[in-house]
Amino acid sequence: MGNGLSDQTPILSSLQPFQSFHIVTLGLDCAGKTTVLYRLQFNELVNTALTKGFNTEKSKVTVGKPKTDTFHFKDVGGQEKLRPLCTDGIAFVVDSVNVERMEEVRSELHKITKRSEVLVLTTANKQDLRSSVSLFLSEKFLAVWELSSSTPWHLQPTCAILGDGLKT
Ligand code: G3D
Ligand code: MG
Repeated sequence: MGNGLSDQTPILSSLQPFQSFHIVTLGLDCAGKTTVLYRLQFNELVNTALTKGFNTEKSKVTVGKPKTDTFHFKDVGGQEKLRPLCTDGIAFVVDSVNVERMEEVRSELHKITKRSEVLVLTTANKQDLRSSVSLFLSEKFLAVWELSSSTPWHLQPTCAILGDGLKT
């Protein structure tokens, strides 16, 4: 679901025609930001440690043929003061199991979409877990229909452990 992207389009290919794209991963601690980042970069499960400061990673992802776009991913470890102001897109990772913190997540997501006009890819992560809330409920918890219309956004169910929903 989203306001600017087709649900049928793999998330990174929807970012065309940019050739070099700076993306920052945001979300509460333990949502799976670092796992999502490594899954997108290497298509592998990488054991994560608590992110201190930020990791900056650069990777080349082939999107369509014969075009190759470069994506620069930045994982800022959830620290507000380190959030870079200049970014082309935001990957906002939500822990779909942690219902207790959904209000906090919703408030953060709405703040972000209000103050930036860059693409916000929101992932309803941890869909492999039985206790995760459905996409329908995530939309409700996050009040996505109230998101700023000037910000292109897309909500994608994902499992960063298996890579579901994160195919480039
Ligand atoms: P963060 O960078 O947002 O703080 P991490 O989060 O990427 O470090 O992930 C926090 C924990 O959630 C990790 O487990 C990680 O393996 C797990 N995780 C991330 N994505 C998923 C997912 O899609 N499904 C499941 N089941 N777990 C996920 P640990 O045990 O290392 O704390
Ligand atoms: Mg991390």
